[in-house]
Amino acid sequence: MQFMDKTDRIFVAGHRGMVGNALVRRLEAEAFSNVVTRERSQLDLTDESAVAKFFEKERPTIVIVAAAKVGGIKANNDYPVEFLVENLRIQNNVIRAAHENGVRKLLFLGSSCIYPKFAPQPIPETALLSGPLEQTNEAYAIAKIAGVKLCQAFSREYGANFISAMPTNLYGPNDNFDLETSHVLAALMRKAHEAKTRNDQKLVVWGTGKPRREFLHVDDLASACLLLLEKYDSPEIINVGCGEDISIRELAELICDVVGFDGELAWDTTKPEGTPRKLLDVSKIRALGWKPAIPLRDGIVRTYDWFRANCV
Ligand code: GFB
Repeated sequence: MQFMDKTDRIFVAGHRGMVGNALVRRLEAEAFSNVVTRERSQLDLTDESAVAKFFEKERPTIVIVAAAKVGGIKANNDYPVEFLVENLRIQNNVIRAAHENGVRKLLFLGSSCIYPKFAPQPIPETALLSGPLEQTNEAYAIAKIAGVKLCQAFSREYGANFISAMPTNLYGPNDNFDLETSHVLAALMRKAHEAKTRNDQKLVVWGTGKPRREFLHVDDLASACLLLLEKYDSPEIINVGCGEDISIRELAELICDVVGFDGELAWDTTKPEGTPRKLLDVSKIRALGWKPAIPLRDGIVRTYDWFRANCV
């Protein structure tokens, strides 16, 4: 028997963001007919009483917490107060209101940056809270860890079916392409596109190119989320990744190749580099029968098409 019914009222918090948007597209593609969303102007998720009223009135049966203040390494490093306070507020309000209004299942989305800076690679779920965090995103990581712990507390104290997934670095349509606040893949795509358009000789990449990251297309994350809502009922966190990482240098070369920029790469070593490596151990979700469908190069090609259609 299916856990979710096509008529379930599914609230996707944060549907304007890259992840929420992909989730809504996927739910609609799978004929879920009762997806509930709210614009920020209609519902401020940091406002506790507004969130409580919304839940009392709309009574969702399933909730996906894809709303969060997110950003790349520089934004995380520059604005720890905002990353900590906004994320704590949003998740506290939504998770508590979900419990108080009898939500049947909630999926909280964390991040691979919750793990210690020098966690074993690939990173198993058991590495959580086993060592110090990476400084550049400590505030965001602490907020996300608090969200995980809140879901686990509701599960232990009240028997709530509130689960938490930890996605690796994500990319895809509706990503943030702002050079100051974006993650690396979107930033390098914009830089390569602009360098090509201006006929530049050089493209500046932050750091040394040595750190390694794992990249998952957001549509693959959406398919993983649906599977977890159907099949995964444990309060223990579960990683979502593709199982392969690449160096920032290799990523820059791949993006330049897709975009068609054939100038040189230059390295700005005054910029932060973050954790040296972040590759998730994905054996747990693989054992549930899920695997990603979009290879990195194809995903970058698709994202570049989206970027050209929407951002230039
Ligand atoms: O994606 P990113 O901003 O964040 O950076 P993290 C990844 C790596 O790419 C770092 C390098 O080593 C950066 O120095 N990089 C090179 C660049 N050029 C650029 C550029 O032009 N822009 C950016 N942004 N990076 C984030 C966390 O860490 O990961 C968040 O800060 C979140 O909290 C996210 O968890 C998934 O992978 O280092």
